[in-house]
Amino acid sequence: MPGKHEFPVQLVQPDGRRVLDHEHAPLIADVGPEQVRALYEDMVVARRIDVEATALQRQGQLGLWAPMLGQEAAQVGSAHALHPDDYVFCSYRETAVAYCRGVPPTDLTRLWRGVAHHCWDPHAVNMTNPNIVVGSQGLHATGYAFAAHLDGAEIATIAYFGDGASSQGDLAEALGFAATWSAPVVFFCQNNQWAISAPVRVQSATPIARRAYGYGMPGRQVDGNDVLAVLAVTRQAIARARSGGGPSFIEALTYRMGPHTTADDPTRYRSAAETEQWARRDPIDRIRRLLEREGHWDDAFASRVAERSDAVARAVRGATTGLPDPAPSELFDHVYTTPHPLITEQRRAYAEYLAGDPGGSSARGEGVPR
Ligand SMILES: Cc1ncc(C[n+]2csc(CCOP(=O)(O)OP(=O)(O)O)c2C)c(N)n1
Ligand SMILES: [Mg+2]
Repeated sequence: MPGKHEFPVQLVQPDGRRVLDHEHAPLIADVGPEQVRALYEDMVVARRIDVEATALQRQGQLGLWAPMLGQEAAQVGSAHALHPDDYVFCSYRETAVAYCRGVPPTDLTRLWRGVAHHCWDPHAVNMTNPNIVVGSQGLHATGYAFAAHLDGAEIATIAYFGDGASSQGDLAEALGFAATWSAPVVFFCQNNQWAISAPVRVQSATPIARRAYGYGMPGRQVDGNDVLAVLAVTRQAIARARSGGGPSFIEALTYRMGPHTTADDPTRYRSAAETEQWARRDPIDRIRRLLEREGHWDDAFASRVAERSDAVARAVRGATTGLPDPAPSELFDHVYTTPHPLITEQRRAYAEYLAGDPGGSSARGEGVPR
């Protein structure tokens, strides 16, 4: 029950010192210096992609972008706990998770440029595309997990959502169903303290993870800016799900350092002091300090990571600006899987309109079913 887990799990302090935690440290006993470096590298590259995409939006190359700056440890740590056959159901902010799943970085911006309905092939990486309908992915993850269980597949699913989403009815339904049917799903809440301009205190009067016990599953708070702690608790939850132990809930305490999306101005609703306080808990600096303290940091490694980040960012920029605009008629292509008379007629009418027949039958509304 909750009492035992009142404090967020932490394995590395902001100054890079390890925390003595005999319950959770063994979960990452196999993670040696090379793996810590790999986690560091993934966080740095993911941040570089995110910063590049934000710049691309500011330069008019993307319609919108939802930055994940500050949430690298929550995303990279949890993604590294997943098996390739687990399935990820995400929101719109999981750029680092997508990167770790193997989504080509050059696929990450397509939807946000407004030239396609998707970014990547979900089945190639077992991860859904960005989902804007807040909280709905909890239901998708639960349904998929339960179906996999019925099929006898020993996999887990993970639903990534935010503190604001935890107030959605969809999440309540998903948690209740998952718990009573023992679905192999991990509910991963990135509590980044804000839901656009609404602070987390208006979402929950109790730590969000504690709500899990009311549904009948374990809930655990973790320092979401500590990549090793996130890896440990997510491994535990995934192992539990995959071995038939049922669902778990993780609340990763982190902070959205940037705006909600590029259409938002956070200075309107939160203080610079708050943001600065979280900057001191930066997830990437923390692992750099750990590597330095333990003698695994060197300049050659730092330059290699920086060069790789710049190369990936250049590739993202090149791919984004090179994306062709689709033909307007493609709008009608994937509405139904089979031809549909209404869509066929709308396509014809739109083509006529584009062909410059303003006084034609389409302008008069003839032939367009209503
Ligand atoms: C069902 C639904 N309601 C409202 C919105 C508008 N909306 C988009 S993001 C958002 C806030 C979500 O906050 P949170 O769950 O904390 O995730 P974060 O954006 O902080 O990652 C809202 C209200 C939406 N997209 N879908
Ligand atoms: Mg939030």
